Amino acid sequence: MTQQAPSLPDSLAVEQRGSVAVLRLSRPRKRNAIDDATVDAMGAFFASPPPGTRAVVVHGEGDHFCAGLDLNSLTETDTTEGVAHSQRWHRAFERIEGGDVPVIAALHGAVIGGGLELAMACHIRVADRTAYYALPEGQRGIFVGGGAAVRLPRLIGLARMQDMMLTGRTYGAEEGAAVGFSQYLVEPGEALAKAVEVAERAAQTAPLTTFAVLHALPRIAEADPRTGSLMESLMAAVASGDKDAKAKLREFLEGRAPKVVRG
Ligand code: 1HE
Repeated sequence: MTQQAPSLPDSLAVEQRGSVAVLRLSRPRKRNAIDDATVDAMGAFFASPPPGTRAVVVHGEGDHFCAGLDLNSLTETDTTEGVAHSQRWHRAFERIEGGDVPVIAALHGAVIGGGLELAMACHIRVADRTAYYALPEGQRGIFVGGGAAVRLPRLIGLARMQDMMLTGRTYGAEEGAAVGFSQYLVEPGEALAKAVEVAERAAQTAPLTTFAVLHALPRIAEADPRTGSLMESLMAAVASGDKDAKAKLREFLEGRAPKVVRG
């Protein structure tokens, strides 16, 4: 069932599929370019996903995932407003990356500029073979403002990002998967279905493990190793002490849980 929730602008639509909410960028005439109303509404959506939601998929309507920032937003802004504009994107995307549910991006066609920044704020990216990645900010005389400077070097490395911004280099889906833009690569038209499948699996993760993976793991990864190791031990003890963990361990030991199979 597709709902146009009252708080969503026309550029967004949400469909609930059991415990997975599917959020669609729905402005295909403008290649899903993101304006202020859209970025604010995304922030509000992820601050409070629909009740019962255990994972979210983000995808784009039409031939492209997202053409990035609606370039009309920056034509009249001065420097002070430019800072506020970037902060607005940071706030919204922090609610994706730092929220309580796993978010999976389903990518196809153009995944560029702010669209790539949106994809990077998600935890898992599934791309079909039509996807391509670019940072046209360099060519437009601006700079990234939606988190790419922090997130992209971690994903693909600083040198690749510098090359993209200075030369306009784009990456196709296959090369993109190889260097870290996406974790899954599927045939054209299959990204949404695969992303929903991935989301359904993630939605079954025990709540404390989900908390550990979404909130503790990123901090541990950025901590100095000794602090990180301590945090890992504490988080491990908290998670394994939970009744969900005990039940899942017993399920396996009693032969009732699936074995690990080769991917
Ligand atoms: C837009 C935008 C947009 C399309 N803002 N209106 N992003 C960019 O620099 C990418 C700009 N877009 C493109 O390069 C192309 O549009 C695409 C490769 C994505 C798609 O090409 P195509 O041939 O399918 O579509 P089109 O004919 O270029 O665009 C269709 C319409 O969408 C057209 O408007 P129309 O009224 O003439 O029909 C385009 O003007 C409009 N459109 N993209 C506004 N981005 C937090 S800071 C982030 C900084 C950035 O993201 S910078 C990168 C911005």
